[in-house]
Amino acid sequence: MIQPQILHEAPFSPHRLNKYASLHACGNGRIGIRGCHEEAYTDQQRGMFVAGFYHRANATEVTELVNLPDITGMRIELNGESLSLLSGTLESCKRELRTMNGELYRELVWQSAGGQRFRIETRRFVSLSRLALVASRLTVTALDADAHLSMSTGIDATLTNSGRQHLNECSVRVFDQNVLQGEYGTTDGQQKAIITSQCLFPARASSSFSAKNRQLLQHISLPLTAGEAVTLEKFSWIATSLDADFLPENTFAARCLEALLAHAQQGYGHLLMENTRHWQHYWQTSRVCVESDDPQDQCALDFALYHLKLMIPAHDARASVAAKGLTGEGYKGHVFWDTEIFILPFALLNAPEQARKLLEYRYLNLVQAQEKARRNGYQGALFPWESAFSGEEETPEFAAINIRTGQRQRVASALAEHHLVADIAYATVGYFQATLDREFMQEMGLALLKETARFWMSRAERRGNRLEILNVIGPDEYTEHVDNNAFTNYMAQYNVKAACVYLREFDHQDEAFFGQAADFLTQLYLPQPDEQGVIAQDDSFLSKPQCDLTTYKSQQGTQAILLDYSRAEINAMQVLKQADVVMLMHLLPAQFTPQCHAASLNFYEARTIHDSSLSKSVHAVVAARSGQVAQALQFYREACRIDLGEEPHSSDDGIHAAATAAIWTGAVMGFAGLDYQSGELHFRPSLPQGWTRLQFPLCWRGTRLTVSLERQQFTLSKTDAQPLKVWINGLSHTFTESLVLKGSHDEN
Ligand code: IFM
Repeated sequence: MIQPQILHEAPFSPHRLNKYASLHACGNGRIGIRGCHEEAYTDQQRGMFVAGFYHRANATEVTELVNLPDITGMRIELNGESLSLLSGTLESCKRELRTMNGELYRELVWQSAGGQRFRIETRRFVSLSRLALVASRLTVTALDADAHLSMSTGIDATLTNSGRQHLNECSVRVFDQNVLQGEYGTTDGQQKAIITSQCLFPARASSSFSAKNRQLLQHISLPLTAGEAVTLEKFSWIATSLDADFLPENTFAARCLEALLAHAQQGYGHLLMENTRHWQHYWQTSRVCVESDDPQDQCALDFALYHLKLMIPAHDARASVAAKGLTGEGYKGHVFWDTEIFILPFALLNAPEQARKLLEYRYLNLVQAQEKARRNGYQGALFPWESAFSGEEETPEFAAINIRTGQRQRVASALAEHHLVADIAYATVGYFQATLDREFMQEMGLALLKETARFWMSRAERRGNRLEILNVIGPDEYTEHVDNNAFTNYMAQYNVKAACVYLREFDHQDEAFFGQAADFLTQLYLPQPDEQGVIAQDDSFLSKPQCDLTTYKSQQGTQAILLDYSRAEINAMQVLKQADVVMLMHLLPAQFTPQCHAASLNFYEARTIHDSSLSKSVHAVVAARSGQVAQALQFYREACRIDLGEEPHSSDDGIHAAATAAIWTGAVMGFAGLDYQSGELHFRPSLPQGWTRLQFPLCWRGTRLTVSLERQQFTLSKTDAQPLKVWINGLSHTFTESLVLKGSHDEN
């Protein structure tokens, strides 16, 4: 039985409430619930989100993932005193996320101000197999003497998205003195959420209900006998108008009720056992195992895989992965390039059908992307930099006010951060290479490739005898409005080339397109490496003055430089949030020599603050591939600490979804050196000092492989007997069931 690590919470502190609410979220790809304590604390931000359930509060706001009414809150009174870890005495307390079954578990002994001790256990999980079901359980034991427990819980619709009200309370009901149901409609009247809850408790308890101020609550009260553990279970069914069977609405609410009752009957323990089986299957088929001198490495990988399961909406192609998954309100729940470049590769090589859904999300929004291109004077498809449900551009026009200048900063990404278009094409190619899914290509992939390619051909401008791509923002968002950004130009070239290759492979006849593409490919300017192997990030970067980054590097991730310099001033210096050229080496390693990798890494790292959560992990991959393995491990471990580090507030509004996925990327694509984009599996293994083994599964063209990397041995094994060709350190090997290569694969 595989047991991934438990994620323990540091000792209770009100300062870390929201960090752990994000890290300890429960979910299933459809629902995400923040890991808040049952009892209320002033700054604690509760949150429950359903993938794809977005709304715009009013014309001055942007669309955001709606923070739904809360079902986790419980007001617990013991002998009339409210349970709070900030009052009385906390004799012991542990809270842990059990990644092996998705359960958030807490156990504490609390002495009330009145001097009586109670043991309290709380548990909750979101079902992996029953996507609408949430279960929780409270167990209270009076340790010293008989006592009295009162508990209020229900459906609390006072929640907002940081003050932005999305939902009207349409109706609240109590059925049979037993089940609560609330129907909530978005204020534009377009969508509905129906939440149904039931509590099960000992027969001797008394119960009453109230519906006031958007809170539909059940109040349960019962005597406690000293030493006796009393248990209350609560089950909730979360449905929305996104559910395929939502209509007709009136019978749907009744069906929610039926579904809830049927599940609640099975009891918490039984449902948890079932959940454990589903999580076990996931771990067995996806877990990355590392033997390392630092147990944090395995912990980080388990954290990443746990959250990857929570963030990917495997059930519905109309939703994609939000930048904070379903763990918080950060980035308004919008979808960025993070999905295609950071998250999709994990899905692709573990559960390719999920990667297909993520691409289908883009395909479903192709018309809106074509419309955006047209509105901006381009052809093809210009996908929105930030998107939600409608496929429209959702990037806010302005960022927060700069407190130094008092000015609102315009967000330029929607206007110029166009590399996303090529990122989608890149992911489309990767998907086809790893699956050979011809049906996908015919139905969606070719359209994605062709429309994205058409965008680039219309986006490029003629300057002299070459085509250039002007006025863009690359992934490095500290450098705005530049010409010939290396990342963008190379990715655009890749996009157009791939469109030609696959359109021809699938016999598409469009000679006008092929002719235009051929001109584009021969004339597009691609910045070349200099004698040292460094590629210029863009036309102006190398002529800008350097800036001493020592202070900012020591506070990386905080964007402290923005307090000292305006964006325009930063733009005028060699200051990077994340390095575009390093990112380019990560995505297209075969196009550049090892010398070019190493030179670009070293040159740009000195100029990079790593203020983007996407930066460190990519540096780790490129450093590992460049043979700088010790440095790669350092980057990797620092990347793992983006959410898992000590900083109490860095993850308050949700975990960093892409950075989390990149923990997987660093191990698999960095230290195992996997690259599959060309259509063949390439490995360049390099185990860092302190690691003795790295093992992970891989799904490649329908075959399930296990990759195992030890200091003196590299092993690939698979269950089918089809010959498979792979490349290890540039040499090809064909094998059927297993391939064992002896020799050093460690850091050199
Ligand atoms: O997509 C990223 C972007 O590259 C940097 N800012 C945060 C976004 C969401 O993670």
